[in-house]
Amino acid sequence: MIDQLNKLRDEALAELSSIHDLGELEVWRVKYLGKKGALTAMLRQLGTLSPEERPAVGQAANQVKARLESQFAEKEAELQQAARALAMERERVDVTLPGRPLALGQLHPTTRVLKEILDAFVTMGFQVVEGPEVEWDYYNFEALNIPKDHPARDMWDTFYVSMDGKPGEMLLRTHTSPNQVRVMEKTRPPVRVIVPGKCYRYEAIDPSHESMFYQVEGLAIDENITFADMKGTLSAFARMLFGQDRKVRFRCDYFPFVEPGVDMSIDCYVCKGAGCRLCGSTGWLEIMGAGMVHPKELERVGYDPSVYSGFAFGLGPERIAMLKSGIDDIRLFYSNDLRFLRQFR
Ligand code: FA5
Repeated sequence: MIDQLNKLRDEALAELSSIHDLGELEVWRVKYLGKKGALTAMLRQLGTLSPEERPAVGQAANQVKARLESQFAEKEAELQQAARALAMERERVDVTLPGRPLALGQLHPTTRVLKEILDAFVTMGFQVVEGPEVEWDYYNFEALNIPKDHPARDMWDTFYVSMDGKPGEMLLRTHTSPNQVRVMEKTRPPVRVIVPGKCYRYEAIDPSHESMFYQVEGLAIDENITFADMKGTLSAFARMLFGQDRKVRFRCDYFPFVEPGVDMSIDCYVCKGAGCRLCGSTGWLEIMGAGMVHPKELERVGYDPSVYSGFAFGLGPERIAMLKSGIDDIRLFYSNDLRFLRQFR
């Protein structure tokens, strides 16, 4: 039996030396050392031996068992170590490889100039508010002294929305001026607000006209506000955006909701007033409409025109961005051409 044990040991050790992974090793363990394994079967036979034979065979059997177990443990440790090394090799990260650049977005040119415009007025004490893009006819026209038959409606034709089967009561706002009325309805003077937002017009599209564009409205109402306050505020704004040496010009213009009304221009900062392509040889660049809020508009919202007065203005940020960055076609802003948009980093 001792010979049989030695033979079993040699076979088992030979087999163990050719094992290369933990799966095969487990099969080997079950085959030799498991409950139904070959060595266990031989150990069971010890009971059948005579008492004289038993001690020597028992000792030999225990030696074989101890040897197989220690060889097994050694092999297991060796294979586990190899498996760990392999896993680490697979997960290895080459930190010296150049990184993949992230696709970074950037602010749209309109957003940039809007921010500049709002910042300029905020530093002068104006508060930013917003109003609806889909507007009642009342706020867009009626409350601004533009009744149904008024010729100014032709200048500000828009897209109409049917409400409860009644066409024309609601529309896409043509300007941000409805917010003059909305703000005054909700607050008492003093008022100093600035209202950015999208506007829509039924427009013949060309290099300076879009059917969707932004406007920024401004409104200041208080006791004793004069035309001089308006000139001072708007001149300060123009200089903040276009340079401290800018000259400004106010000329009469007509808007039904202001009296008197003006358009404001800055002297062309390319030709310094001499005349060039940008200013159409006039030496001046028009940047906004403005005026003193009409007394009828004040009365309509319950402000006493003998106590309160104020000014309002409206400007187009795309046109301002065009002037500042030398963009010659407004259609570039919303045509989603990345070659154009990427220039504004
Ligand atoms: C108005 O819309 C008046 N609500 C402005 C105003 C407010 C006057 C308060 C007095 C007091 P106007 O239609 O001129 O005015 O438009 C004002 C600005 O909006 C223009 O100077 C221009 O910069 C911009 N704008 C008007 N129409 C378009 C268009 N189709 N595409 C791009 N920008 C436009």
